[in-house]
Amino acid sequence: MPDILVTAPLPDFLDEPLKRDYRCHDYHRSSHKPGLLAAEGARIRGLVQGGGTLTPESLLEALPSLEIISVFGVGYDGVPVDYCRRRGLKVTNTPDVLTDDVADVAVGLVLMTVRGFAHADRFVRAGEWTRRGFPLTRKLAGCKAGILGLGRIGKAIAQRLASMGVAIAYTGRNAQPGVPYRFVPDLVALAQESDVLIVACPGGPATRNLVGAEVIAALGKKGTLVNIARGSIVDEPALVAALEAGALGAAGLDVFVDEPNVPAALLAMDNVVLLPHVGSATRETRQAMGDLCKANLDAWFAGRPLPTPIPELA
Ligand code: 8YV
Repeated sequence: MPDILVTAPLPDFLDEPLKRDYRCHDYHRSSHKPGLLAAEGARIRGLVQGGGTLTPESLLEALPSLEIISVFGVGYDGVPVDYCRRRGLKVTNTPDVLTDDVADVAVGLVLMTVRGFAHADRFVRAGEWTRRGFPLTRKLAGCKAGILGLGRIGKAIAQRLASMGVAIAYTGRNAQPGVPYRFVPDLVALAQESDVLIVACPGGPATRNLVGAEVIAALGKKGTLVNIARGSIVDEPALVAALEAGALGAAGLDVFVDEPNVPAALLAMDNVVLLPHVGSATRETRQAMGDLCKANLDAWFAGRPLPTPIPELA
């Protein structure tokens, strides 16, 4: 039985099968992490972490026998990929199985912000409807959406919104041949022309604070920012400042810089919708992610090809 280190909270339907086939060491819940590493570190051959889990190189240095990191999530921005390449470590993630759910959340946030549904719900609950009508909002069909990152999730968002009559443009590292959406090379220009800007690119150092004050200003007071990717991609203080100043119309956020902590200023704003990072949080999808996370480990330790290695290290 290979020893594996678990560095994130896992659902029972992944935790239990892992414990059946591996000697699992619960680093996440350990109250004495250095002691755990000193006692078991040399034996650890696999590591399981969440999509948002930050894995410092110093932790990997304490695991000299490590062979593979299996990420329970599509995002592996918390994994030091260059370091893993140098050490010959394998890294796997759980792409595809969560694409539909995350795209659904993006569309949900678009509707909740543009049509004001979260605010409207509070309005009814507070008894306001008996006193006055809810203010008119904005028609979604005919809006322009800009998508930052037209990967698998970005494409699924585009497809959904296009079917609702939204005009789609996108930006990213390159124009993609064969997609029916317009490429805008410059993010500020895309924000400028968009009613809704949707962040759907990977996190990590390359995209840190990519959506900064200039992009937010370009989106403007009639614009809406939706983020289902990573909190790190948006300059959160700049976002809060723009919302406070009325310089940005609305925001729908499923991800934050310091989860589960959300900037206090956002809590009181009616034009902001806040979700607790639920993009992939359905029973069906989390089960499929768990199965894939374990299938990657199983394949590696059985000498079979990895089902979903990350592209950089495949
Ligand atoms: C999960 C995610 O919440 O897939 C990702 O990258 O951020 C989410 O789907 C997370 O991975 C669960 O640990």
